[in-house]
Amino acid sequence: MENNIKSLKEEFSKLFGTNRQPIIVRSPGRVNIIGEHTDYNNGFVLPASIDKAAYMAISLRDDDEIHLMAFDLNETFTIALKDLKPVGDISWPNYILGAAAQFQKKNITLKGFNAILSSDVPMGAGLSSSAAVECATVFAINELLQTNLDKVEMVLMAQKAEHEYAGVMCGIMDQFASVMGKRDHVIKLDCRSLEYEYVPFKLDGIKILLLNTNVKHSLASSAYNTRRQECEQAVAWIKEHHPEVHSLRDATEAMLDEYVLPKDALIDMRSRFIVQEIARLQQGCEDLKKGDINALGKKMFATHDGLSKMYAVSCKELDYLVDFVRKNDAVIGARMMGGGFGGCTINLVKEDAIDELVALIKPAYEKEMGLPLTYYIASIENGTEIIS
Ligand code: GAF
Repeated sequence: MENNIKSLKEEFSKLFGTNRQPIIVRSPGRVNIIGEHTDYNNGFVLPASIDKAAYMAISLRDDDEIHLMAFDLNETFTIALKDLKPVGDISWPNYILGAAAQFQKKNITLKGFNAILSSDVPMGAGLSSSAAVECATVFAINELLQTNLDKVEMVLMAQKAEHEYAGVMCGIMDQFASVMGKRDHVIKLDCRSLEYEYVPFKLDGIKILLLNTNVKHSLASSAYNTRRQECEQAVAWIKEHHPEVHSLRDATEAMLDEYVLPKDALIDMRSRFIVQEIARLQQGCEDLKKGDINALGKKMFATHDGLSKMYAVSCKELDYLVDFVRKNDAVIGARMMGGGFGGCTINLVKEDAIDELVALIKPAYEKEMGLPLTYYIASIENGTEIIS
């Protein structure tokens, strides 16, 4: 990391001169232990920020222009403040521009800035590489303009950047985890009230192993938005009889039996998964607090099955990886993680068995799927911070 920061600073001086020294902001990716697709249904999630992060070197300019560089891609991009709008397909500048635009939307006078971005959060791996960039940008601009926004407000601004500039109607989990993360803790977040609790997550002899399928199927963002609409449709049908139900957080399986199943079996299945998953998270979090990690692990497998069969956001590569580890005693729990259709599985694995597991699963996956399998052991680190 020290080296990365040094090269970011050197590149910054080369590109933008030395008259304004940049600040450096680090904003991490995230894992989520359990509670998937529950955030936009006003349920709970259990994420944590990790040691992989986006780094941004940034300083203000004297004019009204934004000059950006993606260090890892060796690409640059320039735009005037008055022209701020999403550019082209979803590409890296949008995450930064979308975040900057939120200041204008709050009637805060935005100034021109220079920024260089570098990230070791793998893209498309379901570790929230885009949220990390959005959060780094909001955090950095808040610091440079001295706007004193509170952290949750910044989280909401970063989420809006994703909605408006990337077109994904994501929930609040990724941005919240990136900004609010705390070393060796998971965050139990109530996505309705935004109340949260830090729960210790330092398990003796057990590590978080991420297995990256290295696929990101193209339907990822369109299917995500469709799932959201399916959930909203179920709520609308229930609401006709129970006006107090505002989201699937308020719904019960009995309500689904009565008002959703007779209308549409597919929408029933989607929303039933969410109702079950919200309950599963609550119990899983209690397991964790009691130290019953095996019970939590079983629930992670159950979550995977629900995401795959009921919510239909898995894919053959993710299913393969979870099925492979299911019977392995060293694997306490495993499931696909994040939005789905590719990315990583999260596995709680006994530390001394990781090498052996990787040695087995990597060649098997590569032979079966014809794709490389990469892996990371994630540690839980603090959320967004100014590091220099
Ligand atoms: C993506 C979204 F960005 C999150 O808000 C969340 O819905 C997640 O998918 C699924 O749990 O990461």
